[in-house]
Amino acid sequence: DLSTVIAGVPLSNVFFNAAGAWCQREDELQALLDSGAGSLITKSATYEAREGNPTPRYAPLADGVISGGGGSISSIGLANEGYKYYLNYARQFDVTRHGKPLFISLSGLSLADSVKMVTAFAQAELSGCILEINFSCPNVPGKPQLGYDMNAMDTTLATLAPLIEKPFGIKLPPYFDMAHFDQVAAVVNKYDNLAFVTCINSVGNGLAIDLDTERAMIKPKNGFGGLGGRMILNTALANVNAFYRRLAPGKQVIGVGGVVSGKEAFLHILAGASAIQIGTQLMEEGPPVFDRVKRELESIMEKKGYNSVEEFRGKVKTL
Ligand code: ORO
Repeated sequence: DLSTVIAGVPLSNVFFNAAGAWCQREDELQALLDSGAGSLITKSATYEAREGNPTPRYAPLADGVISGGGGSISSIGLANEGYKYYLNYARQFDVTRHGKPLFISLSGLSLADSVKMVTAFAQAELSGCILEINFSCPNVPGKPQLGYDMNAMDTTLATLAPLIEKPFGIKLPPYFDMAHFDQVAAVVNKYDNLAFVTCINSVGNGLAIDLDTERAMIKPKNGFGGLGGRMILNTALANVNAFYRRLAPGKQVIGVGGVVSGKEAFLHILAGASAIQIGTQLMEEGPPVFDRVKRELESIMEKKGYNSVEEFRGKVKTL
């Protein structure tokens, strides 16, 4: 049984896409609906539609053998259709017919934009639709990541949480310092309806260089972009577990980063994840990835004698 509950809403299985992967337009979202994913989330919306950064802006990175085996680098720059497109999509979304809830990612470029967007979603009174507010896009030139400014995060939440009313989540960047885990968890724990944190967004501002051509792998920002996929698994597991240990009772963690098979999914759950998002591997393999990782996770659980994900969630043993 791979089912889970996030923010009070049931998912038939723990897997869905990471915001940004396979979810900008309706045809991609439809493919997620038709896939084995237990839910789906839309591309981070800004108030106005955006073209994003110049291409090429996504590149799979080889592990020496397999293209994409090492992970990916990307700098999309929040290309999206504008929040009204996703609001309309959410309005006609039929949770019962699809058998999956809909997550909506919002990434306001200012607090005023975020206020306008969350107010519009709150007023639409959409059941089975959950907001994930993005505090961690590393790819908009001139815009620092909110998640690295604890005070700005606190003031933003103080404004948005009451407007959202319903349980919601935030997408966090990776942290690398125990003091930062403590500080961010303290902020998160102040807001009752902040029900989950999604850990992690891409590891910001890596640089990938092709050995033969001596060129950067992507065009924006002199080649700097967010790292994803296998190479970020251990950073993701640490962030999932750090927040799992620190969040107030009832709050949850959604794990994302480095899931290429059922094995990494199992590790994310052991670290404390209540659901699992897939980004790079979805980009490389397409929506069939969900049926594969479900089979693989089920087979690991069967071998270990676990019947549900709750039985081992957060139960990583320490030495
Ligand atoms: N890329 C990321 O890695 N994370 C985000 O939140 C947004 C983007 C992007 O649009 O570039």
